[in-house]
Amino acid sequence: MTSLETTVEDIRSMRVHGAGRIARHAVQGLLDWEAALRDASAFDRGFRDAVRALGDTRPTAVSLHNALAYVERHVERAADVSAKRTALRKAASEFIERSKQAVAEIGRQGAAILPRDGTFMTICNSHAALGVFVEMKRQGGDPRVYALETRPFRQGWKSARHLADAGVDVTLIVDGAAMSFIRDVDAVVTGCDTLAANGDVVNKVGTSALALIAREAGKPFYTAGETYKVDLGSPTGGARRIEERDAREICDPGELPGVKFRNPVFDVTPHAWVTRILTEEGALPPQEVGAVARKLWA
Ligand code: RUB
Repeated sequence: MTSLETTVEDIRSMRVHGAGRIARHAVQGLLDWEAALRDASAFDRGFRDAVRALGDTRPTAVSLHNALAYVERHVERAADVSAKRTALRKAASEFIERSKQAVAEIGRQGAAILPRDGTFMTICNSHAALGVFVEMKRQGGDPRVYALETRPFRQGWKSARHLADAGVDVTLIVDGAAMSFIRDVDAVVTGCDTLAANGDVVNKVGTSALALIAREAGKPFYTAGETYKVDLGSPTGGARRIEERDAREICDPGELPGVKFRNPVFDVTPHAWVTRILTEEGALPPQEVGAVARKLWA
């Protein structure tokens, strides 16, 4: 069992990262907090504080906020503390299970519509996107993947290791090399931190440049995302706050006196550049994700 402080720090420091993993880790944090609670009268305030502390860790990934809101809604409907504790345990476990199943289903959806022996490009470290390639391999395909390194945090290294471990043919390239290899690929597949209600994709910085490169080269661009990543409160991607992190993730600022730094870690890809969103409910035209999410989660 992990303390709430440790869970918060896991997410804030990016020891645990990636929108789906963040959401599940936060909800697991609530389960651990509830299991450790000795004084039942401290539930109400403690629960609110825990939800706030977890929600404050990363502003952009709406999956985190939707997951916490899902548990909160169930807890609020319960009459007394004992019923609230039961509701927390049930809703949190349900969310974690649904989330894992959604990622697995997205892998199957992607493997069903993309060439299983094809060549692909991806950015960052999205379990939903990587699941597509791993599922292709599991089904007897032989996908080849170019993984962008993904500065500044180099999450692409993790993706490359994950795919190599799964027996997928993977080549790591620096972000600036995307254009050099785009003509070799059948499609780009990325993950997402948030989908706006109109299907705009908020994902790791560099994703929109990759989408533009794919568009210029006439290659389809797919985004893999569970339906709880839809932010119904953001009509477009521009409405979502983009997290800006410490300059030290780029380099040691002391080595470059007089230089200013900016480190926005996500960007917005307009839905018009996105071919399909791979969800657990099927490969959807981007403009349809809002309606599907409303039906499932609102
Ligand atoms: C991770 C990232 C991933 C999405 C989707 O950013 O941009 O593409 O979160 O991941 P960070 P998943 O490393 O800053 O959290 O498909 O695993 O939910």
